Order: sequence, then C-alpha cells, then structure tokens
Amino acid sequence: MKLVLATSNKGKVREIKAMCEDFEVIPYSELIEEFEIVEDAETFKGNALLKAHAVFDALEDDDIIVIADDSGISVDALEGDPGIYSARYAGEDANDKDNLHLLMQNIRAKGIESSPAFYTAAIAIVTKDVERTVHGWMYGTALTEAKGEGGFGYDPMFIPLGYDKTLGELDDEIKRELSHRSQALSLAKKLLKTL
Ligand code: ITT
Repeated sequence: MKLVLATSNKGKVREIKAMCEDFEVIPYSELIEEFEIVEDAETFKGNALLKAHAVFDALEDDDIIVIADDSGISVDALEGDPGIYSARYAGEDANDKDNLHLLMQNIRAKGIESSPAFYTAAIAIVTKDVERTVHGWMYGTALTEAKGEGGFGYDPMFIPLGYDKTLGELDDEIKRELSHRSQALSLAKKLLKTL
C-alpha cells in the first residue's frame, strides 16, 4: 500500500518510514512542490487533519492515501506549553535548536532543573472517502540541559519514563518502540488494513 506523507519534517519522515516497513511511504514533496500549510487549528487532531486534507487536495489523485502527523511536547511546569505551538515556540522562523534552547531556558526560569512532560502525536489518515485520526503519547522528564545528538527536535532534553538517558543519547530503536509517534502509528496501521 502506498502512503503519501503530508510533512516537510525530515525527522518525522525518517521515523515514519522506519515504522512502516510494510508500506511504500512517500513524502509529498517527492510528488509535488512543497507548499505552506497554515496550522491554525486548536488541537493536534485539527492540525493533523488540516495538513492531510491540504495535501490530499493538492495531489488531485483520488486513489491516494495521505497521512499527516501533528505533534509536540507539553511540559507540566509550563502549564502544558509549548503543546500545539512546539514548532513555532521560539517564533515563526525558529528552527529546532532555537525551540529546544528556549524551552530549557523557560523551565530553568521556574527555578527547577527538570519537569514531568509528555509528547503527543495525532496522525490523520485521509482518502477520497475516509477521514480518521489516532493519537499516541510518550511520558517522561524534560531537562534544562541537552544531551546527545540522536532523534530530532526536543529529543536531547527528554528522558522517557523508565530510562536515565535522553532520546538524544538512546538508540533510535528505543524511540521507535516507545514514542508517541509509534503508538499512534500502530493504531493507524490497524485502521489502514480496514481501508
Ligand atoms: P510538519 O507540520 O510539516 O509535519 P513540523 O515540524 O512543523 O512539520 P509540527 O507542526 O507537528 O511539525 O510540530 C512538531 C514540533 O514538535 C516540532 O518542533 C518538532 O521538532 C517537535 N516534535 C514532534 N515530535 C517530536 C519528536 O518525536 N521528537 C522531538 N521533537 C518532536
């Protein structure tokens, strides 16, 4: 089964490809030119649907299955921030490093060195006839220090529950088993089999 991924995030593409070995996974940028999608919904689910529909419409191919991932990190000490604003936490043009450093700085500004936190992923599946969403979560601790080079985004400051190293330090394989994205994708794969 061919799946078109509605994302321009290379970290997501790498992880989703590795988690969907039974499918042919193609980033939409290999089919059409990348375009900006305004993510102005108020939930992960809403933004995932928005991205999947935007790419489905742009592809103009009724036989295609599009999946989109909207995700982010929520930190308890910051009342759940950055949440759905994770990609633009340090501003509209911020990159992963800017966001990571601002988040560590804002936790440190609370006078603490770590806080419980969790990642959320909403995955939307859109076809000509079907629209579905599933979610996954990964709980752990957000640090005020970045460690390791693995993963992407906020991974160097996040220790998953049950571990003592960050996702930047741990093997990709561990993230593949635990992550919000893998939890959501395993539900998505079950749904895909019913299409
Ligand atoms: P697309 O919208 O094109 O998919 P994006 O990077 O803008 O790409 P989101 O709007 O879903 O994606 O924003 C997700 C943000 O949360 C982004 O800053 C990521 O770095 C971060 N994030 C999501 N999943 C993550 C993960 O598994 N590890 C680290 N950071 C993650």
